[in-house]
Amino acid sequence: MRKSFLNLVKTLEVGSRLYHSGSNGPRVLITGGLGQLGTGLARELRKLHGPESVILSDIVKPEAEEIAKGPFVFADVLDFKCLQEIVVNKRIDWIVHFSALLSAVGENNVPLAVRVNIEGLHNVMELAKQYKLKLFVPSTIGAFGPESPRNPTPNICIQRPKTIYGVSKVHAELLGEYYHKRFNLDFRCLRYPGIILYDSHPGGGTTDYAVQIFHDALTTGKHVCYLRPDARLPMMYIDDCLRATIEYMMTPGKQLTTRTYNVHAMSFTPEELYAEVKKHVPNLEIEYKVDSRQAIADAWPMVFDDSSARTDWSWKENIPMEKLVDIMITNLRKVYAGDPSTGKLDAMA
Ligand code: AKB
Repeated sequence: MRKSFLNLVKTLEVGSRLYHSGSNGPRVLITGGLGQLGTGLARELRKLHGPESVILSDIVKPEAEEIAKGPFVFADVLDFKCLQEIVVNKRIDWIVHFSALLSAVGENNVPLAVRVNIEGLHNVMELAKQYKLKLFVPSTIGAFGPESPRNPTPNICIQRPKTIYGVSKVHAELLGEYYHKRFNLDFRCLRYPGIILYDSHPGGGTTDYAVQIFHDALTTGKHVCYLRPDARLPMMYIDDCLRATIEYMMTPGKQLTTRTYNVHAMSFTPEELYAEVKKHVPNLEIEYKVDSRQAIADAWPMVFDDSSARTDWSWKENIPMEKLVDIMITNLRKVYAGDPSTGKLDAMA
């Protein structure tokens, strides 16, 4: 039977220890914490375990209001000692390793992507092993390639990604699973689809047109799309992504049949998204100027088969496409009208 999210959060297993929600919850370090996902995950975990339970870290200077919400520290994932000091001094139990260059920016700076996505991963994995931490590393639809089945893409199939981002993510999946088997590291990995959210700007991904179109709809009234109208990709609203991450992290290890899971919510093309956004903004125009990101999308899954996640830890999305579009438009209207309840947009990544 599917446990409710609230019941699930009451008791959670971290390694061999049991934590109860409230101030005794796990102490979590989030790397790359000021990117698209970190602040949202910190907010949700802090609701469960208190403001002090999550330490956001980044090399970027945070806004004053971010500091007001809970602890923030400088952490460069390339500096093992710096990470080690935080883990020891702050008594960290979990690391959520969000620090990474995404697909499109990775192609523009391969040496940096190798350092951040691969060397940075080695540092957190070694630390997690040494200090017996639970480690979450996100993977992605980008971990697949043209040889993989695309509709649907199963949890286990051939993976020959053609971007440095994809290569680094397959490396993370395999190394994490190896450390789990060899050293009993509690490694957990979800393959995210394109994530859509309104309180931060796109961060250099191939799926980011599906965020940008909302901003354009409410500002210039015209979206220039770098993908073809029929480029179908899996997508997910941020709330489902954060809930999937927390539910998965809290699932007792003995329920898991693997350590890397596909998670799916919806799948659409630019043409379909445009039609849905137009229902809210009838004058929106779209022009297609296809660039190198189309080749990346061409090799990625169109639909994810996430039956393993559904079976093993009862994953189920809550937000379908129509609802996602409604949420995005409603909230971005408030953001552009300067409504303080919606918060500020994060700076362009
Ligand atoms: C990207 O487009 O690079 C990311 C992803 C799907 O991992 N959003």
